[in-house]
Amino acid sequence: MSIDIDHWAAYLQRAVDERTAVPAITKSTELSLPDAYAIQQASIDARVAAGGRIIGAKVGLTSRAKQQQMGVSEPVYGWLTDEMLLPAEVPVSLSELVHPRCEPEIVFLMAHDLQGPGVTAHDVLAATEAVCGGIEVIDSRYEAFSFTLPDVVADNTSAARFTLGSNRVAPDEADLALMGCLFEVDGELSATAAGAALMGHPAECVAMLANHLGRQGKAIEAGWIVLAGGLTPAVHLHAGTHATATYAHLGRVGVRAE
Ligand code: 0L1
Ligand code: MG
Repeated sequence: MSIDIDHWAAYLQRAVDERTAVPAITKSTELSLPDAYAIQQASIDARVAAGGRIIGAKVGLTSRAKQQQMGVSEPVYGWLTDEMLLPAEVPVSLSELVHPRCEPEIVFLMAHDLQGPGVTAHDVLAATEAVCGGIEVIDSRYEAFSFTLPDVVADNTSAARFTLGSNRVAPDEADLALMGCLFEVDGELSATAAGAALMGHPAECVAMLANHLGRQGKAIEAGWIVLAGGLTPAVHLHAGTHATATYAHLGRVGVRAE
């Protein structure tokens, strides 16, 4: 059965524009993973046509903590645009979003292009300019943040906002698998993790992204920002919530919701 890619891309964009959660696509129709990525691509093409700029990409659902929280057991890939980048100290505006959550991320700042197939974690580190800590604000466009794997892919993997910490380290300056992270919400410890929570090493996640893009004739590009996946379960953002992630070597990064 073929589905109307543009119809479902517009359906999700309407949810973004109206800040209203909608039923998951799979409540209405079967959705294959290739069709889900086609919807994601149509959505991002529309954002770019409307003036948005792709500044990077993300891998999601790469830690067991996130997979268990969402009941989805495979990694997913999505796009980051300039409208999503939250400068330091700028609050997350809840009025612009549906029901946001946030999660700590290890972030790669790319020096060189990287295209699969065959990209390894070693290749990723060689192509990386620096690594920093980040927090991603995810905002599923689906009711109750409830979805199947193809649903969340179509929804650009819930991407909404992200912010980057100011400390940078070269990829050979720290062992990213051992990089510790304390995730705190309103001063209370929410969860802890190390970089190895992301498929054994965060660079493995970026290698998977390069190989995924390579299958479509695309590449991770020099200058891109790449999020490797939430290290811990995501937490809800309510008015006044202040979430911080403190990383070994990378310092602290935070978001405040208003
Ligand atoms: O790690 C992630 O960025 C997961 C995003 C997709 C699933 C979700 O909405 O939590
Ligand atoms: Mg994430």
